[in-house]
Amino acid sequence: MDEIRAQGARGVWGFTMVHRSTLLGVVLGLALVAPSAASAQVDPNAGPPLYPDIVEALPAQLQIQKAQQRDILRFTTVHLNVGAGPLQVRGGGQIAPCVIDGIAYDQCTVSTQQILDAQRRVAAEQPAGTALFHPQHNHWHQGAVALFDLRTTLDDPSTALANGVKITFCFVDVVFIGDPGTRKDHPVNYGECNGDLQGLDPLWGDSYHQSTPLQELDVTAVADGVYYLTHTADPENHWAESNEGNNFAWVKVRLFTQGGNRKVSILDHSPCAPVPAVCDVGGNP
Ligand SMILES: [Ca+2]
Ligand SMILES: [Ca+2]
Repeated sequence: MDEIRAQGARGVWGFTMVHRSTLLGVVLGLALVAPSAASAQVDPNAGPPLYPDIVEALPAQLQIQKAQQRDILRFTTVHLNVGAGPLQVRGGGQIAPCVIDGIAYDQCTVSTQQILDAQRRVAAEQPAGTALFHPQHNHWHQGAVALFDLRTTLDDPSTALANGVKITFCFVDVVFIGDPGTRKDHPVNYGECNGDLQGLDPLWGDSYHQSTPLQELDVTAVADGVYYLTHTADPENHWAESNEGNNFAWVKVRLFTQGGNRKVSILDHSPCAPVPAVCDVGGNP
């Protein structure tokens, strides 16, 4: 499923990352267009909003691939929603041209996060960054979903030796992380990328296998040694969450050379919290 989704995204979009500067340009451009539909869906009878809480699973399934004389560190990423409510995002309503990485696209839009109540009525809405739209496929990609880097000092992002892109994804419920016995109580509410409504339900994870384009960092110029591979969810804080302080996960790794090939091994990792699935769902041994 992931690979199909990735190929579709790659083939349709041809771009799945957004640099900070260009994303800012997109947002500024779209600000000229009045948000017409943004608040139309709030239900005046809705109860208290239930916020999502997105956390990152440990970077998983690490591997260094040789590709066109480059050493590419690949990894699997999983976003988990451990909050009380879904992360629900709508695109559309304010479509405008944008330029990303110097390439002009006809249709981009701002995204709107919808916070639901216990009956899944829309209790609140807020702007949630930028989405990119392909009209033939009716398919939105949310911008700046995750940020990866490889750094020498865990607490100092300025020590990153490979980093700099923010990945755009569409959201779907892929892997259930709750008690398997309760699975029937948690239907898939977000099952497709092909629509203007995307999301991640509580106790569901959205997985991006290491074979997915851009699940990678170029470590050709990074010397053998010990580093931290870090994943940050929602790096520009587009989504309101019940906990904004738990979106960071890391593995401590050793890069080494064996038989002429670059290798990677995991030495340590961030805590398996707030749910054990943070350490299990990505597939690390
Ligand atoms: Ca969070
Ligand atoms: Ca957030």
